[in-house]
Amino acid sequence: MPKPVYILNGPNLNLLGQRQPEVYGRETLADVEAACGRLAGELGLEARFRQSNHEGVLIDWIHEARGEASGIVINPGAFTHTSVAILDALNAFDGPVLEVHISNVHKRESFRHHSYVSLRAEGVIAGFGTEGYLLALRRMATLTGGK
Ligand code: DHK
Repeated sequence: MPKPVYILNGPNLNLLGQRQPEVYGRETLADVEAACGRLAGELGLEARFRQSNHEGVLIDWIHEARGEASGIVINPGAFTHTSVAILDALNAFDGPVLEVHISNVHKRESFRHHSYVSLRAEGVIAGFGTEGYLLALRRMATLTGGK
């Protein structure tokens, strides 16, 4: 059995579709999860999709991914710009890490221009809306030897 790809989402992403739709769009996180599940099936991958508003929970899931996951797609939300602890956890994971942002963080406030996670990620997708998750999954298939 191939190992699943973990798709981890940080704070406030549970409100996707409701908060600032002009920035993050109208799709819900459940819509994104369903689309990822469909594409993962086509790519011969299994996606394990999760969201938490809590830094420690995200870190525990990254630890769990050690040995459990083939790769990690992560949208850490605002923790992207603040969390050395999430960077350290990702550095303890051996497989590929892809960072996703729904919005184009580089077009926004300067505090969003720096990412701790980018110091670890093989690739970064920003500003492609929720389609960014699907692009990341396609790239993950290439990196992990899926279809
Ligand atoms: C999501 C957030 O919640 C913000 O804190 C980040 C990211 C950007 C996104 O675009 O998906 O700055």
